[in-house]
Amino acid sequence: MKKYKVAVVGATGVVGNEMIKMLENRNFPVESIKLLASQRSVGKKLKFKGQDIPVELLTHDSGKGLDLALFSAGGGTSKEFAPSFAKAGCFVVDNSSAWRMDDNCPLVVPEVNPNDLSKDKKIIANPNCSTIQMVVALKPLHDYAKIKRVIVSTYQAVSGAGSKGIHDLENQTKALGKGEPIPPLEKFPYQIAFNLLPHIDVFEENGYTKEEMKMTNETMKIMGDKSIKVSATCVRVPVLRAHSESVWIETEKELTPEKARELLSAAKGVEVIDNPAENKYPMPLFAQNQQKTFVGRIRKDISCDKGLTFWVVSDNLLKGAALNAVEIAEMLVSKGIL
Ligand code: 25A
Ligand code: L14
Repeated sequence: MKKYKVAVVGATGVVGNEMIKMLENRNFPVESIKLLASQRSVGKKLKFKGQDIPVELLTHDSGKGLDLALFSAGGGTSKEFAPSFAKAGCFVVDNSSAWRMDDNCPLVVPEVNPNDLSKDKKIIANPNCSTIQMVVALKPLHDYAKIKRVIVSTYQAVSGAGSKGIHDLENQTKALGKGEPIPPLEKFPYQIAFNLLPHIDVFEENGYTKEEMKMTNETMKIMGDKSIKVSATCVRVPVLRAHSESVWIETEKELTPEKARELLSAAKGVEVIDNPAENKYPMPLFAQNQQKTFVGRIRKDISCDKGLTFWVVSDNLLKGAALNAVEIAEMLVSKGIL
């Protein structure tokens, strides 16, 4: 089997770290690996398949001789460096929001739109974490019943905001447990322990946040259907890992809960956990470190004729980021593009 020269950009970050583990865990055919980050991390060592790999500085020459780079170093870094990698002939799978709505860049969830990948599109965008797990569940329902509208509220883990978000929740919780005042805030504008923040990313003119508008715009692009209307409310919750979503849909064709359960049970990447009689439903605590998207609480909406409502949970660092990126790379290989 052919093997590839791979780099992880932002390797020392929370998502970068999971990318390294996913390449290893899924046995991606790696010939050599480069771990790149900012000056701050140069000299650190990270493990890949038992070997210590030194972290190197990201430069405009880093892409030369590489086949594939997985980026997760923030939007600004991706905007600046992804084009020089692509120019050097390297495929880039980018986890930031920098390229997602660019018409020249495919925005891909392998279960939904693998055919958007092509040989001449070197920069591929990995969608927003909340959008990925939602479209994995929406796709089989849309193919059957055509979704007209989606109303979604998210319950997003602090790890989506990187290592500083994790520090905030952990340090605040420890301090409060000891009856001490909370330490200075690192990431969030307010205390997150024992609290909820209805605010992720920046506010836009229409009153929605940028995170909420990503769910609207990215869903249309990934599903290839501009008629699907999405209204989202994105909320940060004091959970370390795995995002949860309360999803409501209105369909054109009748869709019973039984049919939805059947369609979702057969869908790739989905596991249905839906047995109220035994208190069985998806929860973030049990979705962490899992590769599946879990769906439960599937029920007919009592306020609307063709409405259905359900609950979706998935690990935001895996299917929401690192796993989806590695699955895109696997898809490039299986299609003979890479
Ligand atoms: O919404 P976006 O823009 O798409 O962003 C999504 C994610 O990107 C990261 C952040 O994740 C966020 O959740 N990010 C965004 N903007 C950033 C910025 N200005 C940013 N990260 C740093 N600076 P994260 O915190 O997990 O970081 C992800 C990785 O990005 C690397 N990186 C950043 N700028 C880079 C770069 N790599 C190459 N070139 C650049 N110009 C970053 O590597 C990290 O691996 P690093 O070497 O900068 O950080 C290594 C360690 O340092 C800690 N740290 C982070 N910020 C600070 C810090 N330490 C001190 N002061 C800081 N300000 C981290 O804990 C990390 O472990
Ligand atoms: O567009 O939880 O990938 O703060 C980056 C920030 C996802 C959410 C993106 C967060 C977002 C994340």
